[in-house]
Amino acid sequence: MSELVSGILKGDKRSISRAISIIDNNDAESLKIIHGIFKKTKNASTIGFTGSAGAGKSTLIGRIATGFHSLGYKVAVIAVDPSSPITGGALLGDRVRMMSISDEIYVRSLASRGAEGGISRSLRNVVRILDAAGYNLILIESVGAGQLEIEISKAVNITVVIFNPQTGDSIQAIKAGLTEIGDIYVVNKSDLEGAAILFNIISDLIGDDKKLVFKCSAKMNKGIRELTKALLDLLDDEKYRAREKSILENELRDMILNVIKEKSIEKIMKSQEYGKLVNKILKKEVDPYSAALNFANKIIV
Ligand SMILES: Nc1nc2c(ncn2[C@@H]2O[C@H](COP(=O)(O)OP(=O)(O)O)[C@@H](O)[C@H]2O)c(=O)[nH]1
Ligand SMILES: [Mg+2]
Repeated sequence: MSELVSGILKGDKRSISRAISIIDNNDAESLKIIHGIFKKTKNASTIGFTGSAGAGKSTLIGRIATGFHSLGYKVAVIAVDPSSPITGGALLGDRVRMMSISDEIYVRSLASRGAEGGISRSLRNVVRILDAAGYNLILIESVGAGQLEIEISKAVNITVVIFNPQTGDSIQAIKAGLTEIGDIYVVNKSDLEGAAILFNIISDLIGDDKKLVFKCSAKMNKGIRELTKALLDLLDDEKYRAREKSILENELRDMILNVIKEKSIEKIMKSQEYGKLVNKILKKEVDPYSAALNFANKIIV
């Protein structure tokens, strides 16, 4: 077993951080690390927090992390921000806002960019590292709007969507499809004007199941206990635990497709027929549609 893997399994923070960087950069060593730790993972629970910048996600996560920590959970927090480098301002701000939380809560940001599906792939593997290191609850903050949130919501057990009365959030959120991905909706900044109205709008939008919509103030530490209780209930609920299977199905399918895609590209480029086909199309001996279909059919077998 490599030193890095045994460090992770002992919960050594330096080993965890190094391993996460390796995964985040998609370095070749990633495969070995995941292979080394996978059997020691115990299915840690994951909760994703999503919502526009400034909604109060980091502040709220800090409160919730502290709440779960005091209940005996081993909590880790990951902030996913593909738009800014690791030292970027937003994440620095997050660090400051989370500074007051316990040393025992591991906080880390991920910057992985690049390939489609790259975020959820590295996220899942980072969760595995934390899980193998002994963390049993992983809170994930995603920064951005739209596609990334939807991708992350498919990679976690529970999704919390956070709204904020300071911006035209509700309309933005509907446009970005955020009203469809949440298990719990939170109107934060209830200490500010407009929060009560926004709460009513969101409650109407989400439907009759009002217990899934919460109002709180992360800043004033109000409504956090109720929210934490609701999250605890969902974590206990078989329905949300069972999502692990569909998360894995998605992940496995994406990985298989990625490998197939990479190998196919190699095969296509090396094929002599490919070069000839282009010339045939140029001479109008064959149309591109039929040429592509015939070629692909031959490659797949
Ligand atoms: N008034 C008020 N401000 C808040 C509340 N929660 C967070 N904030 C402030 O909103 C700003 C953005 O918060 P942050 O947690 O960084 O939001 P994020 O971008 O969603 O992570 C900060 O200045 C926070 O202090 C709240 O409940 N009430
Ligand atoms: Mg934040």
